Amino acid sequence: MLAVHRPVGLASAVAGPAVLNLRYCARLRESDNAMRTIFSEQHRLRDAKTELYGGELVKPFERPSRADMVVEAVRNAKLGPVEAPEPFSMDPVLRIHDADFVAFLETAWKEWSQTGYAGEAMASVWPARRMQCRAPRFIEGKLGYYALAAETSISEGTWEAAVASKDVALTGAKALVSGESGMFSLCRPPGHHAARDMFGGYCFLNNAAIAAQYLLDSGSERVAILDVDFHHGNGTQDIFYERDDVLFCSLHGDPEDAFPHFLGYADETGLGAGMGFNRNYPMPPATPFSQWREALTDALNHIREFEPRYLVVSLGVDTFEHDPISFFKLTTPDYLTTGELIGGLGIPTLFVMEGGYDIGEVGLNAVNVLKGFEA
Ligand code: Q9C
Ligand code: ZN
Repeated sequence: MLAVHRPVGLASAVAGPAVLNLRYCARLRESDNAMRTIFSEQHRLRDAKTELYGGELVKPFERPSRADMVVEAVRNAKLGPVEAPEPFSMDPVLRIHDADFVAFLETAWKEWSQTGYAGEAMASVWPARRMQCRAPRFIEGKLGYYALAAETSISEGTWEAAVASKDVALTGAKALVSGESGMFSLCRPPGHHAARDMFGGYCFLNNAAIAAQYLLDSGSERVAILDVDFHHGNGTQDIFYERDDVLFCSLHGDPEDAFPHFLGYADETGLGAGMGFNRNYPMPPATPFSQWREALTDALNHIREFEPRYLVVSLGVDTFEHDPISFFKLTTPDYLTTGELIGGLGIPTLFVMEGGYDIGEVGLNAVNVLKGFEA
C-alpha cells in the first residue's frame, strides 16, 4: 500500500497544480506505447564483397543497406526512439558459444589474410562422413570445421560487427528485464543459423539465443523463442535441443526444399529433458499467409501453454512474396496481422532482427510486425 500511495504524494508535493500531474501522466503513457529500437552503426563493418550463390560469387544478399532500410522505416513510422547499444562483456556469448569457436571467429580474417589469398575467407572442405571431426591448425581447415555452409564469407570487420550485433540483442533483453513490454533489437549480422560451434547462413553469433540465455540468467524460469524467419533456425534449435527451460518454435521453408536443408523437419521435437520443447513447422513452396497463419496460431498456443516469463522473436521477413531467395507468399499487410497475433499473448517480447532480403520492403515489413504488436 505504501508503495502505491507514496509516488502520488510525492508527485503532488513536487509538481503542485493538478494540470502538471496530468501532463506528467500523459508523457508516461506516450512513452509506454512507443517501442524502443536498439541499433548500432557498427553493423556497417559487416560488408563482405562475396557470397557463393548458384555457383557464382555475387554481392551478398545480407548487405548493410538492409539495416539502413529498417532503421529508416522505424523513424518514418515514428515507432519510438532509436538508441545505441550498451557494450557487454563476452560472458553472455560464452554462455551459448564454445570458447574455441569464439576465438576462431575473432582471428579468422587475420589468419586468412596472412596466407596471401586474394579473396574473402570461405570454407571449401568439411569433416564429411567417416572423416575426423577435429579442428586442424591451418585456417582453411578451421573454416571447414566451424562452417555449416559455404555461402558466408568472413571479411574484414565481420567479427567487430557480430560483437556489436550481440550487444544490440543484449541491450534489448536488459530493457525487458527493466520492465519494458516490447523491444526491437535491430541486429545485423543476423544470428539464428549460428550454433554453439558453427557459423553460416549469414550468421556468426546467435543473437536470439544469447538474449534468451541472458533473460534466463536474470532470474526467469522459462523463455520461449518464436522463429518466424523464412529459414529454419537450426542454430537456435541445436543450442536448446536438450533443455526444457527454452521452448523453441520455428516456422520455415521445408528443409527438403530450403536452406539449411539438414535440419528443421517436423519430427525434431527435442531430446532428453528437452523432449517436447522443440516444434518445427516446415511449409512448402508458395505457402500463402492463410496457411502460415495456422502454423503461427498453433505455435502461439504452445507458447501460451508453456507460460514463459519472456518471448524472444527471431524476426525475419524473408517470408515476403517478393523476397529474392525465399518461397513463401506473405504480403506487407500480413506482417501487421502477425504482430497483432504475437502481441495477443501479452508476454514481454524482444524482437531480434534476422533475415529479409527485399531491400525495398524489408523496412516496412519489419516495422509492420512491431506496429501490429503494439496495437
Ligand atoms: N538458394 C538468414 O535469413 N543461402 N539466412 C540460401 C538459396 C543461405 C539465410 C540459398 C541463406 C541464409 C538469416
Ligand atoms: Zn532467413
